[in-house]
Amino acid sequence: MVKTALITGITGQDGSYLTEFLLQKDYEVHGIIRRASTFNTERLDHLYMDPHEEKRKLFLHYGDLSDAGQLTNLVYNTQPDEIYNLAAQSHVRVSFDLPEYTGDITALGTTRFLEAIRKSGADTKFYQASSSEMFGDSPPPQNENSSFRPRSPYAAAKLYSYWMTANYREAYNIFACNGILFNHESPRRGETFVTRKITMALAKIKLGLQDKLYLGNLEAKRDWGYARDYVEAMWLMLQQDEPDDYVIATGETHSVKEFLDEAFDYAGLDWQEYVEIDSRYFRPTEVDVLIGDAGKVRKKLGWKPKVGFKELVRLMVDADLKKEELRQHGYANHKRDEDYVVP
Ligand code: NAP
Ligand code: G4F
Repeated sequence: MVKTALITGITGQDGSYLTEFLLQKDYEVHGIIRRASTFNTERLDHLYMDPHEEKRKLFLHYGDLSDAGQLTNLVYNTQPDEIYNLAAQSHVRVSFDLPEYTGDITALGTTRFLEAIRKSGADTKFYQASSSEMFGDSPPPQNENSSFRPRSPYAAAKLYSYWMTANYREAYNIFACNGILFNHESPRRGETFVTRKITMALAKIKLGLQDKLYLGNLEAKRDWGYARDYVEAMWLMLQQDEPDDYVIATGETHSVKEFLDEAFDYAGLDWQEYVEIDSRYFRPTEVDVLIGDAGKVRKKLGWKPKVGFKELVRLMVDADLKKEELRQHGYANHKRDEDYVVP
């Protein structure tokens, strides 16, 4: 039997890797995309299938986490075996500027989805993209038993979604799981998250196209893994007999400064000559240290990360350097990052 998956946030970093992963497993994949005045499917371009293709396995539908009626229609019409709720206003700094919108999409959006499942009566498994940000200033290392002490509107919204997912599991017997994922990055990472901001700027600096990089707090420490590894953990959670919540992490932490060291050293440059601090990138409240203890997922699902910190930094630097070089040679619309990086 061919399985069907419905993915929100399919145009994002994780959505694109998860789509690849599921298509390789022969799933029929349905994704929800927002209508935009410009194309927002760049990360999926290499997977796109013409609607006239007979053996099409990837289907995109318009929808939005603010539109409960359409979510219910899509769950009802696609009758998915698995739903992955990856959509969110996912930027922590932006959530301080847009706290209400972040609550509407990142928190209430999840309830709209859970209600769509309940009302449509679909027999489906549900994955919620929960976040290590929910731990806030809870002492590291953080695991499934650590206390949640959110320090941003984003983290508070994710925590609401976490508890709603747990509640629908208990109240309505829905197979619903929270993946509490620590930071994960890749050449497809959004361009305003710190790792990608660094590797993109580094590529331009290396090619003589930029001479300054403005950043905020360099002391913050994160447990950075590779996004391609992490989408496998999402899938594994939904293949179990019982729903549960899992921390997904590498167990290592590094500061933003260490990321700079690793990236610039690799490119043969000294970051101190280029980086300046701009207070606009500081947050009103910061999460200082995240270190995940992923013992539970390792023991119960046999998952562990394949790509470590150094390799992650290098593959991101390589990809952005190659992209920037191609751009310089006029390949401005050359979008498939598989052509830039092969891990
Ligand atoms: P991302 O690249 O920012 O992607 C977010 C996705 O959500 C995009 O496809 C975006 O669509 C979609 N979206 C935003 N608002 C929406 C709305 N109102 N209705 C429908 N779709 C909407 O995020 P990511 O890094 O892939 O992360 C995936 C999920 O995991 C997010 O929920 C994030 O909060 C969570 N998470 C991420 C990490 C991490 O380190 N990456 C760690 C823990 C948890 P557009 O393309 O149209 O903007
Ligand atoms: O890359 P960031 O913006 O990621 P952050 O805030 O940790 O959030 C990411 O990971 C979460 C999981 O823990 C996800 F839930 C969330 O959706 C997102 O994917 O910032 C990382 C650190 C922060 O401490 C920030 O203050 O880098 C610091 N930083 C320093 N300068 C900067 C900058 N962050 C950004 N975005 N831009 C800067 O210029």
